[in-house]
Amino acid sequence: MAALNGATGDLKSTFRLVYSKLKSQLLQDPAFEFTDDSRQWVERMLDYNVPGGKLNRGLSVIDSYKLLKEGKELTEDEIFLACTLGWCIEWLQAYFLVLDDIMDNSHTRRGQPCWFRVPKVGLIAANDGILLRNHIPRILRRHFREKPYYVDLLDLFNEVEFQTASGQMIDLITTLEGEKDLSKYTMPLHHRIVQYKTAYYSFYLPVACALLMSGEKLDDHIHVKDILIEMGTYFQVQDDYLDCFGDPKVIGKIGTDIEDFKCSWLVVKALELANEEQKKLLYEYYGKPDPDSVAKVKELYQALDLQGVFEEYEKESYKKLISSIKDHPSKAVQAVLESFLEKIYKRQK
Ligand code: DMA
Ligand code: MG
Ligand code: MG
Ligand code: MG
Repeated sequence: MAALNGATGDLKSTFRLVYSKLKSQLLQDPAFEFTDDSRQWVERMLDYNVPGGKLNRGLSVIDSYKLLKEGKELTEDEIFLACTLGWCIEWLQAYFLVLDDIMDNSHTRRGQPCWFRVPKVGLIAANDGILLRNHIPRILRRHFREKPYYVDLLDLFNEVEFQTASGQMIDLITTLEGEKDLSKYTMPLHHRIVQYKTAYYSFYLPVACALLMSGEKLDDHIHVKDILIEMGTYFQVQDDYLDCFGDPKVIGKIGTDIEDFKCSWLVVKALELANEEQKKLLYEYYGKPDPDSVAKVKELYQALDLQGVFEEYEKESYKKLISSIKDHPSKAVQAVLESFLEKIYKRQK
């Protein structure tokens, strides 16, 4: 592929170029006889859901791979392959988000209506999610079939998808009507949910892809995995915090955690800090759809200074993560982990 050279453009534009290439290959997939209508549908669905995010997860594959190569210039082919794996993660993310927004009854995502809210899309979005998911093995087969690590790559994506879907399942069943019971919302439960629903696919997966491309075996990097899971937990705590305290114009989505009775870090902290009277208020108003109830919960969060408590948590997590990173024996791996952490520390979106 011409003009993939890092010197001729920044990494993000190179990355975007690879998106167009992968998209056009999928739109000419010989396994399906596209008509004009179906091709247009898939193209619009992809453009709407895949490339519009921060692209942190995808770009991290290339960053990590470069760092693992310790300054050696990457070939065009290596850049293309690392970008391709990055896009597979963005595809996976798009698949989970399309379905997550239906299940969370969300309104906006990345500054636009959620896909299922777009006129004439509705629950076709559920099948679009399945299509997005099916694109991943098609991309991998086309570009990695001959690689010695192909089986490991497929296995990795399968494992991580299973973990994420399981995390989504526990996130969702804790909010079931009739079983709404705040007393089960504790830090260990929160940790378990976010580890599975977010940390594996958002943090472990990009680095694991880069490790496989570098010829490493994933079993040799258990410690890296542990650190990335902790980083992913911190990232989801930020997501929970921003759901309530973030600026929708900046984060591109309107929070629904309070309405949805989610086991958010904020409600767990609030339960830890509340006196009896405040607890009663939470039990009464948490998980109700009307704006007045939501406002009552937010007032209580303010009264408990959850913003201050979060800032403290953020500093502490950063310190702990930095110190576990410093303990790692390989400088290259340290650089990978640090670069990841710097991207998310004190993020506003
Ligand atoms: C997100 O949890 C997890 C996945 C696997 C999409 P969430 O519902 O808190 O995400 P968001 O706040 O982006 O809807
Ligand atoms: Mg959601
Ligand atoms: Mg969700
Ligand atoms: Mg959220």
